[in-house]
Amino acid sequence: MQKANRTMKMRTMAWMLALTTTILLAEDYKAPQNLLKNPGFEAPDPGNTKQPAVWSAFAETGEPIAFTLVTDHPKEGASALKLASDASASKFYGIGQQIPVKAGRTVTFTAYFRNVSLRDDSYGQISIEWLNGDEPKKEISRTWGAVAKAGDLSTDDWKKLEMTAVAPAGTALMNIVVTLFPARSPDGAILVDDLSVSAEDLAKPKP
Ligand SMILES: [Ca+2]
Repeated sequence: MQKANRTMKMRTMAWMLALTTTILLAEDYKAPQNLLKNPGFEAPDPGNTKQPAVWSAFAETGEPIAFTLVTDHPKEGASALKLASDASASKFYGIGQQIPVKAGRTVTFTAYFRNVSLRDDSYGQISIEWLNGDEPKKEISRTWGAVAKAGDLSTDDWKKLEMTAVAPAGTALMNIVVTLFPARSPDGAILVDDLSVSAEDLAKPKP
């Protein structure tokens, strides 16, 4: 009889565990989807394995040759992207990824930065460019988000940057951008990892 009781208890516990897991999975399912591809720079570009797949890199002048995937201290996964200024004297360097989005959606963009060797008045910033549906695409406007100055960033830990903005009328695409603004060139490097972008229709009442 005692054994039967114990079996019953075990079954109840197993059932409760299964139920809890189901509830947790359901909660997880409701979490906003990350719209970025390769958000943590885990996939290298097949054509240039120092660069992340999907993302495009830019600089004020020339190509940003100092960007590279690194495996030291990733925020998540096995790698992070090192954004570094080079000797080209560019005033800015960055990466971007274009994602379709509807006008009126509330977009939340988060990223993690960590200092490597950035100093003085140099800083990193997140932003979103809103593009229309024309060919070629035209920039409607740009929303600048959180700034991390060299002095705000530690070499020992990651700092979260976050911005929220509503896609303006006419938006068809958004360019999710991380920019490094060196006070001088070259002027150090930062790590970037674990980016996330979600777009929610907050005007629609929840069921
Ligand atoms: Ca990563």
